[in-house]
Amino acid sequence: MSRSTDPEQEALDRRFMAAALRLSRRNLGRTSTNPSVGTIIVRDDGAGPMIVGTGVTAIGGRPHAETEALAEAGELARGATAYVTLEPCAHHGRTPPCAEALAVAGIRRVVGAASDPDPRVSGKGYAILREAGVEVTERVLAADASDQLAGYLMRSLRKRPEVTLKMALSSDGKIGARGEGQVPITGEVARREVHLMRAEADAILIGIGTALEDDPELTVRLPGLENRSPARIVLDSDIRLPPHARLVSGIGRVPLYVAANLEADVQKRLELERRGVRFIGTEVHDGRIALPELLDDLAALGMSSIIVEGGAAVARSFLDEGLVDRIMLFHGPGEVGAQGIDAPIGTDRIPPGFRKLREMRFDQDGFAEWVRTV
Ligand code: AOF
Ligand code: ZN
Repeated sequence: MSRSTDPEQEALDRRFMAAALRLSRRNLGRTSTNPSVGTIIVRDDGAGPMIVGTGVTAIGGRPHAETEALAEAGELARGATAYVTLEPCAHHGRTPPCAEALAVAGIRRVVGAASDPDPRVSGKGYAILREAGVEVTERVLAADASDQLAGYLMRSLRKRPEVTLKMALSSDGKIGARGEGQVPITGEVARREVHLMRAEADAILIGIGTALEDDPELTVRLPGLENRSPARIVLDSDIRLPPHARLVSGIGRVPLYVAANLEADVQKRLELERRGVRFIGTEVHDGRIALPELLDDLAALGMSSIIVEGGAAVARSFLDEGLVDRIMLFHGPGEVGAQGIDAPIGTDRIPPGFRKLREMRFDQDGFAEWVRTV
């Protein structure tokens, strides 16, 4: 029986690939425009498999995961198997291609998950390995890898970031109450999960309504992850953001982008710019920012994944234009009441073309996630 049809080997391959995927999560949101890749090098000298090297794409995108794992393995890489969550690169960057480095180090077998759409790499990474006599097994846990690399894949293939719509709904289907600032809907465990999601994204986006109403910070406030806050983006066509907003005072630590009609209020824009706000000029039609063009601009700034966090009007615009790729809904047990703002979406009101990926609980709150299938 050949290795690739050996069920024991297949189970082992899935186990180590799952470990490589967990490892690569460590730098999600910190390697843009590069994807965060994981590599695990495993050898078996007869006493069972042993991990001899691990690597994850470094902050900023270089060195690549394979470089780090090979450095750790040293001579032990000879004859070993490398598990890589993305096809190893085939192009010369600051270092030789990873595919070449794996072969030169004497890796005997490479197990890959996702293929790389980058035209410099696509198919060529695996080809280099095979030509060098390395056995290659592709597409192990490919769906999981593609899900984790969704932002990178979206930016490479569609030249825009992956858009996640995140909302918290009360039991009566509200997302907040007008004129009451931030209304607690979910509990502490769900809050922590949201902060972890933020840490893995490149940016969080809200509308000016939410910025004025809630005066949020939109940062990651989890012990040990305080420096993992992604950029913040406010849709504010008329430049209504007050200079004393908490979003502005946090600029020293985390960038703030305002998407606006640059001529709407030049004085105000200059004042905000003096405080470090970065403006993105956008087309405005009927008072609404042209979202596809904005997403192009965000991709050009290097962003691969953004989370849309509010409010209802912004969520509806992204949904109406078919620009939502992933939906994450939290459900709190309490009611907001008649003065509440209706959610534009609900568990029983998911637009067509989405598939439920997972469902779970965070303490007293429910959670479900859907991804676009087309
Ligand atoms: C790998 N291992 O860990 C990552 C890869 O700008 P460069 O030279 O760093 O190349 C960026 C490309 O490298 C990126 O588009 C993707 O194709 C690949 N990313 N490849 O072998 C890694 N992060
Ligand atoms: Zn590489």
